[in-house]
Amino acid sequence: MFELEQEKERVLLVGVSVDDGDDTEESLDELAELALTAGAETVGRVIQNREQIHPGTYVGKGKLEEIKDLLWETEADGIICDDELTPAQLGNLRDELNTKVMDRTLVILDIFASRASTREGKIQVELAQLKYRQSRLTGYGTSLSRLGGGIGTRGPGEKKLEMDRRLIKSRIAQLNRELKDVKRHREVTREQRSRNHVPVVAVVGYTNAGKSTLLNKLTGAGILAEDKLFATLDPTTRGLKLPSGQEILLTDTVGFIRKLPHHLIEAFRSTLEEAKYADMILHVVDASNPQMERQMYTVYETLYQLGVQEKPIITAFNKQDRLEETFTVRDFKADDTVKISARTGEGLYVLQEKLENVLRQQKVAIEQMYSYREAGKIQLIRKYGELIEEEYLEEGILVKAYVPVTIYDKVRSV
Ligand SMILES: Nc1nc2c(ncn2[C@@H]2O[C@H](COP(=O)(O)OP(=O)(O)OP(=O)(O)O)[C@@H](O)[C@H]2O)c(=O)[nH]1
Ligand SMILES: [Mg+2]
Repeated sequence: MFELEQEKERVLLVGVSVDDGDDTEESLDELAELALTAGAETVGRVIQNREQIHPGTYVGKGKLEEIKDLLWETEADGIICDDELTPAQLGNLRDELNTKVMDRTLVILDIFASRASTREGKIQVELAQLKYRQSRLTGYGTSLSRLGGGIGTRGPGEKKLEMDRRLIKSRIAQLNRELKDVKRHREVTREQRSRNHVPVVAVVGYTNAGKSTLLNKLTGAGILAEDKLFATLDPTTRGLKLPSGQEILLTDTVGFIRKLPHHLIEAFRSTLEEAKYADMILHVVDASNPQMERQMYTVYETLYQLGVQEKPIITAFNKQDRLEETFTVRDFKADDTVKISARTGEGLYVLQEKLENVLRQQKVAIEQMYSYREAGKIQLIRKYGELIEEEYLEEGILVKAYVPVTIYDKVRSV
């Protein structure tokens, strides 16, 4: 018996370079990567140098002819533009080229759709997809059937995506209500965590940087880690005991990418905002990626967009095992940096020490004499803080410790 392998879609990538330094080539490399993850093979690329993106057809007239020829030569099934197309651009390109027209956003949405596994994730993806489609129905004809199969037709829960405008509207309203419910639940969990005084560290970074691999290595979390973009969609939280005995919670988050579709940011806000409620940020960087600097920039930009500011940050330059020589690394936005390999475990002890150091700075040092009646407070310190020294004297117990500001009042000796 043999199976017929489903034929991959063949696509042309199209990008517009608006100024000399805007690394459109690299952006297309990434788009090819995204296309591959979504199941399409790149068979050609076209880059136009243009002062601005053409408002009507994305590229200019001359380029359109070039694309037509290339479509014919390569027998491609469609094109993917590197920026989000307006409904008008989409419609015009379809008419001009008479082929399937996709954009970066559609591809990312498609990947998210096939990755979503929790209820929240599914609602968020469907919401983002519907909002994207809502304004583009004319571009696709009245239904999505004009897309044929492949990219752009995937939906969470295999929902039929061919809806008319009116249905889309009511479905969006329904999904928004459902999302509110799940959000409330998330807020409750978050509140419980903060009441427990366990510091939360959000692991953020560009997609494929190695966030999940790191969390798995540190905590044995068993999260799917893959050489694919957006392997993780749903935040996973695991406990970790640092060398000093201090317990923390590590939260794995969805990866960032340049030109992250705004509908996705909107829909995934509560997921992305995990970082906002964390006590500190662990920024994982793929130091073996030639685009490292650019990726770091995107991460900080996205964090800023999400309103995550002024939190302590440790940047971990990951995948050191892939580097032939070590480079000096810098991150002026971070409070501290460390070189690690989540794969081999190199540098992970130092990383944990650095996490401890930063957390310690958020704590107050105390040196106090407790009466024996107050022994319960020492228990509290042991649990939530870091007990450095205790000495049993006749007049009481002398304690040196670091305690979180949040419990300082509770452990003060009277
Ligand atoms: N050589 C090497 N590969 C690594 C290292 N850390 C992660 N990887 C690989 O990088 C790929 C991506 O890792 P993930 O842990 O899935 O990355 P992620 O940041 O969670 O990615 P998303 O969830 O997609 O945002 C996987 O193939 C990992 O095996 C490392 O230290 N060295
Ligand atoms: Mg991941």
